[in-house]
Amino acid sequence: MSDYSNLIQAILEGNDARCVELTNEALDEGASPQDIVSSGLQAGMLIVGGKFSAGDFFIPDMLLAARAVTRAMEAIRPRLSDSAMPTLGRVVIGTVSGDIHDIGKNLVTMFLRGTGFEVFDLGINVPSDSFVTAVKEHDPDIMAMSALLTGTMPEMQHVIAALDSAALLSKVKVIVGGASITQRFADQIGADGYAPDGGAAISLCQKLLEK
Ligand code: B1M
Repeated sequence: MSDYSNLIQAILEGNDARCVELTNEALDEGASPQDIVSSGLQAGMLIVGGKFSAGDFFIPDMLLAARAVTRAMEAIRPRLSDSAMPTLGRVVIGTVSGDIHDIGKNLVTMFLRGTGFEVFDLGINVPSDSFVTAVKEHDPDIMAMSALLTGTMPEMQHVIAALDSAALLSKVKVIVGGASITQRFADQIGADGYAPDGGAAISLCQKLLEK
């Protein structure tokens, strides 16, 4: 594992140009995209979250850090999808209604695409109707939802209910994730699976497709 302290520092400073530069350097030195993401970008955002909770960071600081991480991820993306892998399955993903957090969802999307899944990303603040329409349109094997706010967790249950009303629930596996989500919550709302991070999302999707 490489030393990502400079990258983490650049995230804390919200210095997007430096973040991209250090990410490209790490890639050129042979670091794996997964390592950069988990030990650099995610580690940095965890510190940002802690500082926000402690009152040391404010929303503009979070936005600058998020922008820096997003730019770094854009630099990583081509390296993840470069490998010509067969499509493992189709996934529709989105951040639920009322929630605009998308860094984690984008990471999961990148990881899944990099592994060989075909992913239809619906974006943020996605109403239940749009999830239903996307499932009808794309006929995915898996529908993944992300939520970071405790206040938007119940939206996941609304989406599952909407899929059920449209008689689509038996045709697609529903998985959930995001900082506020737990396995217990996933079980409570009748989801088929829960993934705590991008790596776990890959193995969960693979496992569900084997069934
Ligand atoms: Co917000 N925010 N935020 N925020 N934000 C949190 C989530 C919070 C925990 C910060 C805190 O108080 N410590 C807190 C939520 C508290 C709660 O409800 N429990 C919070 C709050 C309160 C808010 C606002 C309400 C602030 C305000 O306006 N007063 C507001 C809400 C806006 C809204 O959504 N309606 C808000 C706004 C924002 C920004 C816009 C400034 C920015 C988002 C920018 C963006 O996403 N483009 C932001 C950020 C950056 C954060 C923190 C600091 C970082 C989130 C992040 O990107 N983490 C966050 C604190 C924290 O989480 N520590 C915080 C890194 C990312 C890689 O992790 O998203 O967890 P994560 O994704 C992981 C896993 O969870 C999982 O895999 C990912 C990769 O490992 N995963 C999935 C995620 N989705 C998945 C889907 C799957 C599977 C796995 O599908 C199956």
